[in-house]
Amino acid sequence: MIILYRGEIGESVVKINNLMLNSRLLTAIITNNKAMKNVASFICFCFMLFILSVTEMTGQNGKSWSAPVQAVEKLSKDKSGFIYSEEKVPSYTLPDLLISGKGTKITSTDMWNTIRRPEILELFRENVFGKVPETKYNETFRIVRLDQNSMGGTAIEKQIEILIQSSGKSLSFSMTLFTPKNAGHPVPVFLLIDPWLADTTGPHWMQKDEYWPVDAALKRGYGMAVFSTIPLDPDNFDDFKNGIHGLLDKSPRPSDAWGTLAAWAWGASRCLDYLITDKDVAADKVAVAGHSRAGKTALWAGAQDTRFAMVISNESGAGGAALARRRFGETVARLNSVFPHWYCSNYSKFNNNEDKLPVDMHMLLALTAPRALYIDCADEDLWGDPKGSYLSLYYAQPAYKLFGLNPGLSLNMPPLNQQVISSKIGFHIRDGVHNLLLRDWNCFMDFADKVLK
Ligand code: GTR
Repeated sequence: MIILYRGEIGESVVKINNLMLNSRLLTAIITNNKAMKNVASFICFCFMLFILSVTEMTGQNGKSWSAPVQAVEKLSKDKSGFIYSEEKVPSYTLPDLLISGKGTKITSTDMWNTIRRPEILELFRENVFGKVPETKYNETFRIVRLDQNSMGGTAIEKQIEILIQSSGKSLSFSMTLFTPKNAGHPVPVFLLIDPWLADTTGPHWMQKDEYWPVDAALKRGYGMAVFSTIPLDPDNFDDFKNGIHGLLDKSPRPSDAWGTLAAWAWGASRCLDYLITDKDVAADKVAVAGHSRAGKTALWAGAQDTRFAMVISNESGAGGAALARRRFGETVARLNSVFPHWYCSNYSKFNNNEDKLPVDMHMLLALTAPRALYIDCADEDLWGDPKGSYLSLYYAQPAYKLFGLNPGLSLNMPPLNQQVISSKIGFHIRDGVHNLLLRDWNCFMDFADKVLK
């Protein structure tokens, strides 16, 4: 088992190892010469000092992250009435990931795939995200824009219209896809679920945008796809009359009917339906990604659709990666009152009643196993409970272990700005506020270089 802590200058760890080898050789030569022994000791001493200082910079001995005092104070004023310090987290017991509803201990991948995984999926459908209706529909794709010389001639850009038709009604939404022009082979692609940008088409805004850094990804050999969730299902409560709900829902809606996040996750799968047909895309190397509410969605999309090779959930917080039972920052009750359309209505049964949830979010993360999973948080984003998100990942590990993978995460959170890449799991917490930045993407790509390429 190897755990890599990569700081922003993490590569120096490799250099230190080389230096250590060279120094051992040098020491072997000079210890035969008495006159040089003192000089040798002095050199060794200086070398150790050097190692210590570099180690300090790379943070190999860095302190495990804890919530910054100023952020606790600020949030306690700005959004009072919620928990922002570890001392206030109530004691809780998580549902056992590897004990089935009937009390059977899950000990093999076969038992996981046939008993526990379907059971956990169903629990999330019934109690959290809701079920997709069984209404029949037709799906067609149309490339409505093709630019073979996009991004200054470095990329192929496509805009794909995805048309859904059912019972004489229809709805369309679109995805934009960039792939490197001269890759010479199908490339791994990041599919971003995007609820904020009204217009995701055309290269005008993406060239510089940190949130979806097309240029940086293309240079590293990745394709970038994005779809706007707005035409698929607008992010407002209208009693599910608009978007895909209006097209596919049965009336009356049951209490476990899909909410908006489940609709977006479904949309991600429809995008994947197209991506796996595109000759420029490596069908078995598509990662689904999202920030915040879309990070919650990415987890659910990846949990349900195992064709996604990798899931990236950026600062997804409550109702996403963060453990609900900790009630740290945003809570289930708050989610359901401010965003009543995001989850199924059964979820509100657990408002201020988290211990009764038959699942917690480590089980959602475990549904990605044995595929690649990346969780990241921001230092000042206590509302999204960074520690609860890390713990969720920690408690998802037994599912990975069933597959012979051993991420070996420890209960202590990694230090600030130090990426952890271990087996198929990646994590970082960076300084700063709630956002999706190029720095985050660079970490995702470093991870993907190891597990996806
Ligand atoms: C916050 C919300 C979170 C998170 C975020 C976002 O206000 O409380 O659950 O999803 O918004 O999506 O930006």
